[in-house]
Amino acid sequence: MHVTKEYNHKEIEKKWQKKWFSSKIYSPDLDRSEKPFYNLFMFPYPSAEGMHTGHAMSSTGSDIYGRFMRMQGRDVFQPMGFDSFGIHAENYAIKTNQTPQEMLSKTIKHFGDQFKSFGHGYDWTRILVTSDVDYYRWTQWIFLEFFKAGLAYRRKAILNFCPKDKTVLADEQVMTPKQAGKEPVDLDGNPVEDREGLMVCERCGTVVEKKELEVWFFRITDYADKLLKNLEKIDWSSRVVKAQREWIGRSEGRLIDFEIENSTEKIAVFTTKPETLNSASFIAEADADLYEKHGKDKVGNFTGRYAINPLNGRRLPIWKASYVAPYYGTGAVMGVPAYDERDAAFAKAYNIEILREKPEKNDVGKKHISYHLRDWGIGRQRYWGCPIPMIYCKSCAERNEGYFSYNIALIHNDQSDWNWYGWWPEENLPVVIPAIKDYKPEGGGRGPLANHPEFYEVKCPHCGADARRETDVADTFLDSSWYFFRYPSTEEKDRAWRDDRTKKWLPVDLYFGGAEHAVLHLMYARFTTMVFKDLKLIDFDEPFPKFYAHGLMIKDGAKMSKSRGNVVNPDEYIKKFGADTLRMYLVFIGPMDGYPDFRDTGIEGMHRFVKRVWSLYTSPDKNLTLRENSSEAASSDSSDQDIITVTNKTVKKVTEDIKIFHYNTALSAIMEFVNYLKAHGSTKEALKTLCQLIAPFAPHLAEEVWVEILGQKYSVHTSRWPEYDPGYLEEDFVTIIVQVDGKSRSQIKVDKAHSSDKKKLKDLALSDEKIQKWVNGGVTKTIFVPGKIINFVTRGRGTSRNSGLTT
Ligand code: ANZ
Ligand code: ZN
Repeated sequence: MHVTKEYNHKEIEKKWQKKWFSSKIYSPDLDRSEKPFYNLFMFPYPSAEGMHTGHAMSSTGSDIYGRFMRMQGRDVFQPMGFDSFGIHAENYAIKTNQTPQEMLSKTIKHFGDQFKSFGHGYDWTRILVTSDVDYYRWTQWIFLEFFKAGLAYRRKAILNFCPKDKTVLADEQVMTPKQAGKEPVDLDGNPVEDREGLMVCERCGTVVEKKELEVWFFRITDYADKLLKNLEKIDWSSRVVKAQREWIGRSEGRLIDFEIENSTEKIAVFTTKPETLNSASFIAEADADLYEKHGKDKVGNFTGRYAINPLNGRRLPIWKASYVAPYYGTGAVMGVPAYDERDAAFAKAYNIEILREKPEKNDVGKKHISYHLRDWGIGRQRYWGCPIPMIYCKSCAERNEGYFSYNIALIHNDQSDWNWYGWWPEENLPVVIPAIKDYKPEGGGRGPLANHPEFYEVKCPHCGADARRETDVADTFLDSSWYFFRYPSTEEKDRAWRDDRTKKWLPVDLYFGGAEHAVLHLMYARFTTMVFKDLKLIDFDEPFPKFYAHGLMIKDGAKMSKSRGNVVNPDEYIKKFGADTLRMYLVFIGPMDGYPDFRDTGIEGMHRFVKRVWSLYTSPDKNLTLRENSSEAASSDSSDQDIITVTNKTVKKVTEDIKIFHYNTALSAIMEFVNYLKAHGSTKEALKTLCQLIAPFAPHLAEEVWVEILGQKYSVHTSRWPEYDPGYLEEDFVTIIVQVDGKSRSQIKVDKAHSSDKKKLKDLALSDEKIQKWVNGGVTKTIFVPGKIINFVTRGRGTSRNSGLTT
C-alpha cells in the first residue's frame, strides 16, 4: 500500500468529494431502496454572503446522523435545496443593488459550494429551489386546493405591518426583540428602548405597526385542535412541543350571552371563570381602533348601553376597552374586577363599581373552547414571492355568475370594485412572476406588481371580460410548508409529487433544524400536511414524526449574527484545517442542543487530534505492533484480548451516543480509544473499527484510511457499522488474587482492560499494605496468570514449585 505520510486534507477532501459524487453513494435509487431513511435538514435562505459556522455545526449534526443510519444499512436520502423566495432574499438583493434573480444565481451556487466543502452526504442530483417555476407552480396548485376546500379566504383585518419591509406579517412573524434575537429599531434603524409588549419584525427587528388591509388567509384555526392533540404522538424536542402548545393556547371555558337593555341584541362573552359571573360588574367589548392604538393599556369609552347579568339581573355598563382583543374568544369579556387584574385596572381607571361575591358554580351558558392560534395571513405586498393565482372579475361580479361562485359564501367583503374573485384555472398554471426592475416595496398597501399592468391585466377565464390578477404574493412560509414532499419527486413535470415515491419516503424519518421555527415553519408544515391528508392527497397527517432541535453557536458570548459582526466564516477554517477537523470541532465543543462558543484554540487542538489519528495509521511508533493477522476468535495473546475489550466498549458507547445526538461524548470515547491504541499497540481489527467509528464525523479521512491504507472495499460509508459483543462488557472489573509465595494474601480489583497488564498489576499489588507486610524481604520472582493471579516469590521463603503455578 502506498501512503503519503503527511496529512494533506486538501487533497484528501477534494478527492473523495469527487468520487462520492461520481459513484453516487449519496443518491439512493428512490424506487428500489428497501430500507428508506429520509434524513432532512432545514434548507437555508440563500440570501447572504454565505453560511456561517453555526450553519456548519447544525448541518454537520444532521449529516452525522445520516451517515450513521447509512452504516446501519438504511438507504439514506438526504436532499438539499434553497428557500429562495421571500423577504430574506429580496432584502438582500435590495441591499446589494441587484434583482433577486441576479443575486440568487450567485448565492445559490455559493451556498451549494459551501455545503459541498463540508463533505455532507447530500443527494446533489435533486436540488430544489422554491423560486424556480418548476416548484412554485405547485405552490400555486396547493393554494388552489386550499381555496377550493374553503381553507383560503380574503378578509380585511388589522394586521401587523413592518414599516421597513413594507408588508404585513403573520402573527408568528412578529415577536419580542429577545425572541427575534434582534435589537429593536425604528424605521430609520435607530435603537428603540425595549419595553413590555414591544413587538418587532422577525426579519429586520423593526418595531411593527398596525395596519388595516385586506389580505389572504389560510384557515389554520380549523386545525387548532388537531395540531394540539397530535403533539402527543410525535417525538420532538420538548421545548418545541411546549412552544407549539402555548402558541395554540387552548382554553376551556364557557360562552355566556348577556341580553342588552332595550334591545333584542345579545352580547356573548368568553370566560374561563364562569363561577365569577356573580361578581361581574361590567362588560367590555373590543374596539379595533382602541386595540390598535393602545394595546394592553387600559383605555376605554362607555357606550351608554347596559347588559343584564343572566344570573342575578344586575345592570352592567357596556364599555369599549383597549385591552380586549378583537379576534380572541367572542371579542367581548365580562369584567370581574374582584378576581381579574386587567378588569380591576380598567374598573379603577374608569371608576366602575367592584363587586365581590364568593365564586359559585352555575350552569349559565355553554361550554366552549377557545384557541389563541389565529388564521395564517399569507398575502405579502412584496415582489419576490409566489404569485397568488387568483383573479378579480368585475363583470362576473355584476352578473353574479357561476364559474367563480364556488366559494362565494365564505367571502364577506367590502364594496370595492374588485370584490369578487375566482381562481386562475389550474391548467393555466403557472402564473409566472415577471422580471421587473422597480421591485422595491412602496408601502401603500399594494405590492410592486400592482404597478405592472402587463402582469395584472388579464382576461377573465370565465367570461372573457377584463379582469385583474391578485398582486400580493404568498408568504415564503407557504413555499417551505411543503418542500419535503417535492424532493423525492423533483423530476416530475405534471404533478407535485408521485404517490408511490411519497408512500415510500414520507413522512420524513428525521428532521433536524432550528427551534426558532417552532411556531412558524414547523407549525405551517404540520398544518399543510394535515390538509393534504384531509384532501386525500396523502395518507398520513404528521410530516415529521421525529424532530431534533439543534442549539445555536455563540461567539464571544453572543449569538452569531451579521449585525453583531461576530460571524465566523467556515471557509477559512476548511482551507486551513480541512472540513473533517472543522466538523469534529463543531460537534465536540458542546452538546448538539446547546450553545457552544467558537474558539480558534479549540479548533487547533482538534486538528492535532486528527493528525494523531492519521499517524496511527501511517506511522505506527516503532515500539508498537500492527498485528496483521490477529482475529478476535483466534487471538490468544492477552493484550489482543484487552484491545478487543476496549474496542467493544468504545463501539457500544459511540453507538449509543450517536443515537441520542450526544456527538461530543461519542468523540471523547473515540479519543480515549485512540490514546489506548497509541499506548498499547493496535490490531488491524481495532484500526478498522476505529476508522468506521470516526467515519460519520470525519468522512474524508475515514475514507482515505479505509480504502488506501486498510485496503478495504470502497466505501467506508456504505460499510456496516461495527457491532459490539455484549459478552465483553458484562464484567467491567476483574478480581485478581494476589499471592505471596503461593499463599493468597490479598485481592485487587482492576478494570478488565488492564487485567492482563503485568507491570500495572505488579505495581498495584506491591502498593497494597497487606502485601507489603509479606514481601518486605524483597521479591525475587513474579509469576503472573493474566486476569487471575499474581504471585510474588520472596527471597529465602517458598519456591515457585510450591505455588502450584505453571507459568
Ligand atoms: C371572567 C374572568 C374572571 C376571566 C377571572 C378571567 C379571570 P385565556 O386563558 O387566555 O383563554 N378574555 C376573553 N376574551 C378576551 C379577549 N378577546 N381579549 C382579552 N381578554 C379576553 O383567557 C380567557 C379569559 O380572558 C376570559 O375569562 C376573559 O376573562 C378574558 F377571574 O372572564 B375571564
Ligand atoms: Zn369574468
